Amino acid sequence: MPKHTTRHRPSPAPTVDPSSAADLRLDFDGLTFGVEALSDDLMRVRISQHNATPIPPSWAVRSPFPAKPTVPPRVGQRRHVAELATPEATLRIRLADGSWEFSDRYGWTVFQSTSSITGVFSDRARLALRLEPREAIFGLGETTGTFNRRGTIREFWNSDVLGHAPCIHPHLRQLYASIPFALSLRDGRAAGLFWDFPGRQIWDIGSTHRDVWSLQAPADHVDLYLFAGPTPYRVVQRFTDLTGRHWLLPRWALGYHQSRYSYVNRAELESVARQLRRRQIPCDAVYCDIHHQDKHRVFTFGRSFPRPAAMIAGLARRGFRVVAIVNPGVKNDPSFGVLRRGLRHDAFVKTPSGRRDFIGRVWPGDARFPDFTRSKVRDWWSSEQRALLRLGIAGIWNDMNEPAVFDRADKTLDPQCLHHTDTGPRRHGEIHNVYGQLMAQACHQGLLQGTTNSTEPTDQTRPFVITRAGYAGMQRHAILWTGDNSAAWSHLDDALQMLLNLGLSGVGFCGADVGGFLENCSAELFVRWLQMAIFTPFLRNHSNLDTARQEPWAFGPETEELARRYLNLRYQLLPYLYGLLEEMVRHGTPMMRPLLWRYPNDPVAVACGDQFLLGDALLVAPVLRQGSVARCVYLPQGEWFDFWTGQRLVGGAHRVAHAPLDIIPLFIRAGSLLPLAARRSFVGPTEPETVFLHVWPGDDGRLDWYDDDGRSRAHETGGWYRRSIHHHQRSRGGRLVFDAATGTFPSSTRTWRIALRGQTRPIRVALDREVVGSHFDAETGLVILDIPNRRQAFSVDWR
Ligand code: MIG
Repeated sequence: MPKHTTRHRPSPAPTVDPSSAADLRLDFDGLTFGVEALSDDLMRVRISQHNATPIPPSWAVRSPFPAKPTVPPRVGQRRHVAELATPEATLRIRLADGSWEFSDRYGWTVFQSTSSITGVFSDRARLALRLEPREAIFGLGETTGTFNRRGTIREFWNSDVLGHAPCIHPHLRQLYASIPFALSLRDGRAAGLFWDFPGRQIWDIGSTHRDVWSLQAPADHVDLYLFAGPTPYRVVQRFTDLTGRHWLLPRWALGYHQSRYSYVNRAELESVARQLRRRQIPCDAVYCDIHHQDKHRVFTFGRSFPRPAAMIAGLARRGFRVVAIVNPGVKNDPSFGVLRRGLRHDAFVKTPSGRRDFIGRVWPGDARFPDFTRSKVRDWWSSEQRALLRLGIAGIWNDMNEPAVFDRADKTLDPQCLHHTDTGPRRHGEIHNVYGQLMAQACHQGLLQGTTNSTEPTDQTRPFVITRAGYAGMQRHAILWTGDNSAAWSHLDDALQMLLNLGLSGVGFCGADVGGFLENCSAELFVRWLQMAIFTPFLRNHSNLDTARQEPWAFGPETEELARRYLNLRYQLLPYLYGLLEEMVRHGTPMMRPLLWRYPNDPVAVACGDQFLLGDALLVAPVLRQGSVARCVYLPQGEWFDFWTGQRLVGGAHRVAHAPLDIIPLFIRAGSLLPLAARRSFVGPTEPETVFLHVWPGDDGRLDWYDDDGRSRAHETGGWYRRSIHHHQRSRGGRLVFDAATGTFPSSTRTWRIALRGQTRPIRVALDREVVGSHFDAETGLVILDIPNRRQAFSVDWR
């Protein structure tokens, strides 16, 4: 890269050139601004040097963008300002110095560059934005520390950081995954910003200068997306329009997963599975960490796992899926088939000179690293997945894909290493953060291709891919777990804000190792961790080599009993969770949401990072401190019920929730409809025939019920069962309206067992105006009735 840099001084008379591809193009002396309205509420701003090489295509952004402005954007130039406006957003660029301002539909400034600091040079680009009083910043993907990111510095450079979390690394700035996207919230108005550049970025969000958010990268251009909001929902929906959403995972992905580094041989893995069933602890997946491999060769099983296909088939008969780990480093052993085929494709990342393959040490010793930036290489890597698919592996876990390299001081590939991307050579440093995600993309592609020819859907038909490293848009290819945390109370706390911020960054299917990966977990911490984790999308217990055992029975019978009870609740919640997953796939709405999602105008709710909403109905307030038997809970405006006691509570206030070790404070919004199924040991091919529908009084509510076969891809062509259920509160009694079902999937639901909560006496219930029988239980305040399911619309009234 050229060392020489020049400061750009805007020329006195910039030109507006409406004929270029961008809606608004401004040329200053040496610098070009191109602004484009992708939709009414989303603008893309490109700033580059004159005559610079074109900005390379993005791996994060889907193209074409699936929306467009409702009316042609208005381009204007008034005396000192050029502007681009849609009905919902305006970008103004001051002609004197190139400073700019982005405002929303109310004319509120949401982002504003501090004057003339915007700088794009040949070797670095920098932006500086003003932070407003009361502005809070969320998102940024995987982060440790505080929930609100204002006041922190984050460096986006995917890194293998063992034992992350602020208590171990107080100044930790890097993590495994990097999403340079922020959701800004101020006085109830949300906006978003995404700087698409997969090399290193450093964001100082009001840490050094309290009111300045500075962003910098060693790039010769800026490629910025500005989201006008005005709600968190709109920002995240647009961000996921832009970078994509998760696919519909198999239903078993929502079950409990049991892992360990490692179950070292076949007998041990089978014995864990056997114990899970014998002890009636529900579980859907068990994991093979690196010890299953033949001397750390990827895609192989070694001698300690004889006849893996038979083992996997045997486990499958008992309802277990097996997930296997795959690392990017391919053992540099000429007798190894994967290496030989890779060499034949000239598939590996090159040394800086470009003449040889880069070789770095990882688990297998010397290894070469596939150059996933090339589609041919991804095609080859995708075909290698077949080795595992053939054995019956149901899911693949991509680890070490930052990529991690042991024998270098910077623990990754030399930033000068050469990639031969589809659009030309790039240095590793320019694409580093997207490496892991491209690996996951190749894996996902392989799982899709490997199963398209099977006639009957199996547990493999919908890809299940977990990644550790990633960049914006990773959610199209993988779900994410947050890497090597510790069995420490502070990490439990930290995990919660990480998952919430990941969800706001497009990666809603995420989870932290339950119980903590490093260190020995105590019984109390394990219980508290699991109580929280059953409400998180990815629920996996995983722990490190040489730590105390962490299976639910490892802590003694009392802990085991509590674990069983909470895992049973998780399985009862599966229909609800599956519906939330499908909603996330369609709209980008995270399954677990911070309170600000629904209460952006309530400053107490906005600041709250130690509670969360699961969907619309549930509010979870996990116990995060050792020894606590109560905690303070903030219930936002409205009415709530204590899930355990049924007690009615008025919101808009803090309360002390009773929380002995067997209780996690859990609340349900008045008016909610909560579907629950019978417990079971694993997700089978069909769903339970009876769905309990709990109806909580006090307000109107609605449930978007979604079901399908949970494993085929028929849902892509209408193979679902979908219906909205509306709850109307009446001055006396209430009404449920089941809209007609749509879709071609024949629902497995035979009976809706409706449980009307909070009743004080027997009531009269009618189905489509015909009185039907119901049962009143005075002790629990429940009225229960069974309604046979049918596709046509129907209604249930009570008074
Ligand atoms: O250097 O495969 O984060 O979950 O168990 C450690 C062994 C490599 C790191 C992962 C962890 C996994 C472990 N891996």
